[in-house]
Amino acid sequence: MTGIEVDGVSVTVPEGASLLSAVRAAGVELPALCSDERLSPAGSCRTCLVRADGTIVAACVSPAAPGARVETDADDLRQLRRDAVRLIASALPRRALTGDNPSELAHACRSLGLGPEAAQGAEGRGGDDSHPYVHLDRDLCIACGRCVRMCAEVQGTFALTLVGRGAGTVVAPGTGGPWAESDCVACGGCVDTCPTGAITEPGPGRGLTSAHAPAATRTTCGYCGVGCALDVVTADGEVTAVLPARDGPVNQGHACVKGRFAHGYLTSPERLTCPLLRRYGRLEPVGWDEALRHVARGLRAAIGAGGADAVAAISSARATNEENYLVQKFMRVVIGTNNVDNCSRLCHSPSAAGLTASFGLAGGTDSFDDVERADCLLVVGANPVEAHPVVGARLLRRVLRGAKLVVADPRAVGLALHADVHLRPRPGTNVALFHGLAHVLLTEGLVDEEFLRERAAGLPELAELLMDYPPDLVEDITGVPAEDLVAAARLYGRARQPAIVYGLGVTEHLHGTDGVRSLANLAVLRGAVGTDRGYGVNPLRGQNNVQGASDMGALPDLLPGYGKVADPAVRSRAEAVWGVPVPERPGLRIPDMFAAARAGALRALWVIGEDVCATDPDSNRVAAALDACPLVVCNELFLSETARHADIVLPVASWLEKDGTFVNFDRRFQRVRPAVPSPGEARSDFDVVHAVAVAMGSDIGCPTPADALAECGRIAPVFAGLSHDRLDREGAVPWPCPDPDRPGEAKLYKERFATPDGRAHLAAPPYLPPGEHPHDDYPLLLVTGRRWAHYNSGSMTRRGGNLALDPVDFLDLHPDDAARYGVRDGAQLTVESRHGQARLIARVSEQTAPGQVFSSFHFPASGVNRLTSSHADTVTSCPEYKVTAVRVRVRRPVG
Ligand SMILES: Nc1nc2c(c(=O)[nH]1)N[C@H]1C(S)=C(S)[C@@H](COP(=O)(O)OP(=O)(O)OC[C@H]3O[C@@H](n4cnc5c(=O)[nH]c(N)nc54)[C@H](O)[C@@H]3O)O[C@H]1N2
Ligand SMILES: Nc1nc2c(c(=O)[nH]1)N[C@H]1C(S)=C(S)[C@@H](COP(=O)(O)OP(=O)(O)OC[C@H]3O[C@@H](n4cnc5c(=O)[nH]c(N)nc54)[C@H](O)[C@@H]3O)O[C@H]1N2
Ligand code: SF4
Ligand code: SF4
Ligand code: FES
Ligand SMILES: [Mo]
Repeated sequence: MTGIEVDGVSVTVPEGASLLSAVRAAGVELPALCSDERLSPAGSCRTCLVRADGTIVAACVSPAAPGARVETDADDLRQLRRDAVRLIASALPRRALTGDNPSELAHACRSLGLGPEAAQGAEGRGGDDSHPYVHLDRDLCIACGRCVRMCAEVQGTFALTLVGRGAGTVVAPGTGGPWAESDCVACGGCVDTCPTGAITEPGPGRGLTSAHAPAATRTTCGYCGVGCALDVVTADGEVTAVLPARDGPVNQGHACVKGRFAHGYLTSPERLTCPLLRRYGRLEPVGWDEALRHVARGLRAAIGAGGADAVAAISSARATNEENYLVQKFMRVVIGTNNVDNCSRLCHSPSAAGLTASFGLAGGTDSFDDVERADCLLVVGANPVEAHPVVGARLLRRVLRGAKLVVADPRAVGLALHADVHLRPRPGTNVALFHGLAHVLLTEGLVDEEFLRERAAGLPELAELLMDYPPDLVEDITGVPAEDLVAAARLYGRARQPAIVYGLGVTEHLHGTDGVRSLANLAVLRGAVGTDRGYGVNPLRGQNNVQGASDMGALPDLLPGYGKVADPAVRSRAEAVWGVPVPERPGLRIPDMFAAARAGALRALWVIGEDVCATDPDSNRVAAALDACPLVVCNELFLSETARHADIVLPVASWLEKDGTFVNFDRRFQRVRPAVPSPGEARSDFDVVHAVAVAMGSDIGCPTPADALAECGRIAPVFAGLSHDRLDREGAVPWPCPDPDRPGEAKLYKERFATPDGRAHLAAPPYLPPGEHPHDDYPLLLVTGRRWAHYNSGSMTRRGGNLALDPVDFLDLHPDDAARYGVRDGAQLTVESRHGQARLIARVSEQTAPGQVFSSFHFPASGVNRLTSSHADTVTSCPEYKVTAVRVRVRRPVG
């Protein structure tokens, strides 16, 4: 820390801080029109002048030297700053300063006593309103370059540039054409930093930025697992704008197109506002009492016919911790079954199983703040630039500042463009790839002998297996050139503090758990986990609260906090709190629920916030399961594909409308707060579970979400130190957190691993091939995954401006394959697998390798999950979404 004096007041600021931050720390407000604390300083506008040790300097570009004496409020300084601001404002038309304009410039003018007459410029440079979320008004541009720096330095997209000369300089998309056709991914960064209102969000939030935000509700984004802190500004019960919180622990003043802009679904006319009940084959509106009576009667009938295990629930990773806690408690306490699961089954159940076996706990090993410090990043089977944009941007920033990057992904995903080495394994061959890397680490002595001796187990078995995975043999299996493999292993092996980050390209495979374990081996061999010699192994968990849904015990074999339901000691702890016996037999996993329904054994299924008919694999068979099940209840915002197959649909509140907590991908609990009321008669899932319990004649306690989290902490010691009050005070707290007076553990395993013997366990699974292979009938290999503008089933992102950004599910195919099958860019395709058909639009691109095609699954109508198979990870039943053999046929050529 550095101590300096500002107008006679002593302040301390971090080493390397600017005079501007020191001045602000002293509570003095200065105009600073080309500066933003999130960006590197430009020092070009001269509005922030101060005197430091006798010399007039621009505060934003001057470092706070220890002991410096800074003067801000002398008359001459005030006059200089006022002149600088006046000069800038004079070039703008009057509306730059009129009314209660919320821009930073208007604010600065007001505080310097400059009225709207200071703006004397002309109108007429035009603008660009081609984009749904980002509008440009050239007349208001002062060419400060903040937007350009925001897009380059914080977002890493480099979509903007300054064009023209002198007074005619303005911002423009680098591609030259309209904004909507530029590289912009609508993160909103330029909107938030623009000091004049030249770049704004259209609509009621026009001109609002986090610099001078009106009163807002602080909450946590309900889309992805990054967990951005957002400030929601509202008027008359509707959202005006969603601003990125500058003090957000993960996002640090940034966000992405979904959290920032995709809230149009809230007021969609398609929102469900009252319960629906199937009568004579049709879903009809009914009151809550009638709906609840039917639910209770149906549940009792199912139990009467098949016992408690004839009932199952799929809980929601979109919902809060408290809701998930209540759902699993309802199933175990009121129904008497462990048949409860969540969509972690479909994405990171192999992470939970694999990381628990390797290290002892189910979450990632390190905090993202630490991961960001790594000098070598190994990003495997993850596309954070699109799927975790704020994390992707932070990783990219780190790489642009010099960290080494190895990307392992069959596709040329965003980060791969900046990689030192890009490994492109054939989908489904990860285990061989990771063993190949481990082979090189071992044979080249790039391992931590002491760590292996003192803190790990399983080396002899692994070393023996690795003899079978020399680089040239691995090249045969994976298609990755041996020299690339060696180069990647050396980068990871020789780094001082490497980190591994990974995604669904590792888990959603026939041998996903083996993939996680063989990836974890690399960190163990290097001693880069549980030590200061690296930052471990970190899954980019997907849904806003998929970590939390599992933490809360919405799993068929585990109670809150991951105690095994089969373990009597674990059960008795829950029984002491709940006052009833907990069923000891593990329940059904999601795919087993569908199989049981088709077989007639499952007689009631409650689906809470998962569109299983659109997003679970082999969806024709999922629909058949729902149709065979006598009672299907669905809690939804919209009439999803699943809701269409339900007997009773219950309308619920979404994340902007409710109270609770989420756990993000690096295990941080954060608060969720209602910013607007839910529409019509919609209720929170929390209230719905209570109401169903009451209709069943039971009281499940936990009257408020805060009570539910507190009760969970009594069952699960790892959450005992958490509470809503604490989170309200501290913002974000990671688990494990057993003690209310001590911080949570961001970095795990510093002393010992949480395995029974306290050691990290190396695994030696042999490489086994994926479930499907391309062959003559189905010659292409389909990988499915995400695109930046839409979210999973698309139920929320398709209802609003994002639809204009990405209007359909595309099938990417390599130009060679396009030529072979006579497909032109934009052609309408029929894609077929052994399991079903889908309709997609062709996009010819070199992002995919020859022989491989890629599509998203964001438009249920395109039917992508009719293609995917029922193959699933042999350990956890996670579907093999990443490998399906398909063929394509042109349905309608281009125009
Ligand atoms: N915009 C957006 N963001 C999202 C979501 C969304 O739908 N849209 N969904 C959220 C959810 S639920 C999740 S789980 C996360 C998922 O986030 P990610 O895990 O990043 O998502 P995916 O795009 O499914 O898959 C990641 C990558 O795996 C690669 N891959 C496929 N097979 C293999 C293989 O065999 N080996 C290797 N090494 N790589 C392979 C694919 O090419 C793909 O680029 O995203 C979350 N964020
Ligand atoms: N082909 C293919 N399929 C995949 C994947 C893939 O990579 N490829 N990825 C899989 C993965 S990782 C995942 S996580 C799943 C995600 O699949 P889903 O969980 O089905 O997808 P979502 O669209 O996130 O949300 C499901 C539903 O929840 C509703 N909803 C939103 N908020 C709430 C709430 O608070 N309460 C309730 N009750 N409902 C709410 C939404 O309207 C939506 O219809 O998809 C899987 N499917
Ligand atoms: S919205 Fe984001 S990606 Fe688009 S131009 Fe602005 S900073 Fe760049
Ligand atoms: S990165 Fe994820 S958490 Fe952050 S705003 Fe985007 S969707 Fe929300
Ligand atoms: S803010 Fe310091 S020169 Fe522009
Ligand atoms: Mo997911």
